[in-house]
Amino acid sequence: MSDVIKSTTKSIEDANESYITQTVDVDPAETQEWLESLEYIMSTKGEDRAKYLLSVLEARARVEGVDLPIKSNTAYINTIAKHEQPAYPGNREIERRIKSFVRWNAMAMVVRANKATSAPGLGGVGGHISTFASSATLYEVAQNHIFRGRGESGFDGDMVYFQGHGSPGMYSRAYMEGRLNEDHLLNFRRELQDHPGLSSYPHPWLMPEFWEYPTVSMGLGPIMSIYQARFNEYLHDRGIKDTSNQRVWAYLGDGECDEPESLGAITLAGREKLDNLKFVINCNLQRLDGPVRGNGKIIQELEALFRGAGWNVIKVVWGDDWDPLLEADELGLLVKRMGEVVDGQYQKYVGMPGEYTREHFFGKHPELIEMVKNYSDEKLLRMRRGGHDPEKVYAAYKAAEDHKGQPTVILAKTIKGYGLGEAGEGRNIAHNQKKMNEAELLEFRTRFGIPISDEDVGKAPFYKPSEDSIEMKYMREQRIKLGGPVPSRPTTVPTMEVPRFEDYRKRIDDDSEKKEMSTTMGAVRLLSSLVRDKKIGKNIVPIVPDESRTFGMEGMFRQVGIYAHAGQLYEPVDRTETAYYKEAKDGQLLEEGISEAGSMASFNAAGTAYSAHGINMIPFYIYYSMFGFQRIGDLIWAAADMRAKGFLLGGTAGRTSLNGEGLQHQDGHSLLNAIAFPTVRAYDPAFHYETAVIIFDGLKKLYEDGETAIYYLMVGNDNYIMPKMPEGCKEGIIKGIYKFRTKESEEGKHRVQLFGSGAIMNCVLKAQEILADQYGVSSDVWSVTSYNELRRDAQECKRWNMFHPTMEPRKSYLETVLEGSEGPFIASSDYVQAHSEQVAQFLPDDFLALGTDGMGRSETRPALRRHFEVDAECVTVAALYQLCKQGKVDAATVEKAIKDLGVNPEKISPLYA
Ligand SMILES: Cc1ncc(C[n+]2csc(CCOP(=O)(O)OP(=O)(O)O)c2C)c(N)n1
Ligand SMILES: [Mg+2]
Repeated sequence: MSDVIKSTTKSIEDANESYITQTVDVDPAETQEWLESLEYIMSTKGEDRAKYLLSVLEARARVEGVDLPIKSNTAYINTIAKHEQPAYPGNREIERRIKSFVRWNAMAMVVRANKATSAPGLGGVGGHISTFASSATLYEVAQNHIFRGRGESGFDGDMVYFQGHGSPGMYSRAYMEGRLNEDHLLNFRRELQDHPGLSSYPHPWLMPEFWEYPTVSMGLGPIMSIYQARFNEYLHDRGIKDTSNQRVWAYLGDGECDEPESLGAITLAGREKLDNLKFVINCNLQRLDGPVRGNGKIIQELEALFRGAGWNVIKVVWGDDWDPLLEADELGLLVKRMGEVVDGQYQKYVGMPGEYTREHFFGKHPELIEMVKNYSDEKLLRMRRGGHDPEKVYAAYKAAEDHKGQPTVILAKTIKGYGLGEAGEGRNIAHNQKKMNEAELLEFRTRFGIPISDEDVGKAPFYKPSEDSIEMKYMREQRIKLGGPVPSRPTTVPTMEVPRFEDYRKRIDDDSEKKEMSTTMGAVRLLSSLVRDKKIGKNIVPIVPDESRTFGMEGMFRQVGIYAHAGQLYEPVDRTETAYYKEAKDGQLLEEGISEAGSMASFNAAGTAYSAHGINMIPFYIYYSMFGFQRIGDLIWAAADMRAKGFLLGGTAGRTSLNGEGLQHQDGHSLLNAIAFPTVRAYDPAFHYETAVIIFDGLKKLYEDGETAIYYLMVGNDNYIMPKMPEGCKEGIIKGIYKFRTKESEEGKHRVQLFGSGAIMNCVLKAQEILADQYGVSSDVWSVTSYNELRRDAQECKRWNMFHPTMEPRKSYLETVLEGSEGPFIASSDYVQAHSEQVAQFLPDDFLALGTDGMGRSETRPALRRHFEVDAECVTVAALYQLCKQGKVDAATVEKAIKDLGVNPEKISPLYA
């Protein structure tokens, strides 16, 4: 038997693959013939021909009924063989020194920040050393050869999503490049000092000229980068911007891949063939507590997943120290051994002396022991993982850059805490290590050759070579060649002219008063008009997660087309209908399928196009409001952090206005969530013209005045006649409150102030009638479009007054508007009581909130409104009760009203029902 046959059959025997039922070669001569044929093809016709023939054979075998498994893994070795590696384009020695300095400063920054804040009461500020220690080579190779900056030629550079807690490494490089100074580094994680500090993680909100993409909430970077890459294609396909040359690089942790958001959208990238997208997963085999897959292999697991999702997978497992061994591995024993050892064990090799690796890794087979007999224990310990070898990393980057037709993922094996030695290299405690004692600092300094003396090393001084040193020159030249620094975020905000409410006033009035409609219908009509607007039409990006028909938007399918990079490769079943399902390469609507997270990621890409691409794109994301803040709140938080602009339309809004759907659909609290998002301006309009005023105000403020905010509008599907806009209410709509209607009772005994919002406004208006007609109570009905905005304004006044006690107190808009209004005040909304209660402290008289606290359920609207006690009868009772508490109405009258109005006083409380 030839050696080739021996090794091939041996690896089949050892593979222990369950599908191979015959592991003993019963006809070696025949096997030999087949193998020789293959060798002949390889040597005369090449690899492509061999691949072709094998695929024909495989297809034929399947037709014949041979049960071949689908294999999605390759061997646990580098995807790019040594002979396929391109020449390294830089000076390895200079780059190694630069990298060492960057490593040192990143570590020193964290160590010093924690030392400086270790006094009792300060508590330390935290930070991470080990993550960047593992990924320094990945970033440094990219900084020297891959990441393209914005340059001056109008090219907007590559978009890089940095792994959030690797930020000390990015700061350290920016320091070396002269973009940050020593004071910045000293104030790492101290953002309230006189000298500006550095934010813990990538936060555009806090460092708007530096960071572009917030990533540290695990999983958001991956999903946002996918939709970013897709949005770049969208801009290109719609002829808005040539993005063909821009790449999106996303750096992820291997532990981060546990988050559903990380892998949940990778099929989109594969399906859409996003070859502008490159993931780099830093596989240091550890997360925070311990190994990512102690009993398995994260690289192999991810390889299979990404391959299955249609990605190009490049594994960078072993550094060049392993190349001679792999070349000598004729029997495939080394590859086999590499493949069978689990990650937990690989981690152990790092933490033990080299003799442990010799005994436990190579010791499995005498042939392997023999291979490394001339290797010292020290050498065995230092045999590099692929992610620490610049040539292997560069080869992967280059292949990723050149790869067409698929997104690429690079799976780079590294060591967490690389270079930290006893302080945490490969140890389970590595993640949280932020202290280094003198001996550890000394060891680190010596290992990476940092020119700092023994006496000084304990102070962990920052180190930067002189400006005219070879390292500094090299570093600067490389960045200049690549077009400038990365990351960097432009702070100039492009502005554009937008249409005014008055331009659309007639249409809005025409849509009102004729027949019933919902605020959703009104908003959708307005949106369909706006996409035709000459000034802003093409900049609008309608986004919807498979709910277009729910919101009556299907007319837009035909009108603007559904974006599909491939166009429409089929004849839609409803082609003959007006609103057929039209997919188009230049389609404007992003129909994201059932993925609120994906839709929000699209919103974030569109909402930051003004900074990322220098173009104002205007996202309108419409969705079931229940699946917004509560489901994908973290992506909205990221939107706020990254200064995204646009409109969120929370559809099917209101706990009682969405009848029938039940407790998982009925939103009575997203407005409460919205309070906590400083850039979100949340509104609960009752009427169509209110929606329109808010949207036009938003357009002006965001795109003409350059403000940074997200407008969140509740739009419901309760149909009713929309009144025409009364004069003089625009300012109130925008600021949050205006008087809508006054009704004087003929008896004119008492007066109440009724607040109404959203669809519950109609209950309040009806209560106004009952109060006047049946109880002689006059009232003013106020439309409260935004408790959140009223509260913020009042809160700011309160704060100013507190700090300026001797000065004339400021008055909030709410206080100004309500001056002289005779209470009590009764607020009714389709949201939890706490939502309207947020303004109680600013009101001049007694206040009572009616709301929809408790779980939703399926019922009709009237039944639901009675259940939650927000219908006209309950509003009436509440008003009378408040008057009673003020001694204006007696208790018997209230009791009688409860009875007369048909409210059961013993009904179940909705709160816990
Ligand atoms: C959503 C979320 N959950 C938890 C954390 C806390 N956290 C920060 S880093 C980390 C471990 C990260 O491990 P990995 O992704 O493997 O990155 P590494 O540091 O190993 O490169 C965790 C749990 C977080 N930042 N975000
Ligand atoms: Mg990790």
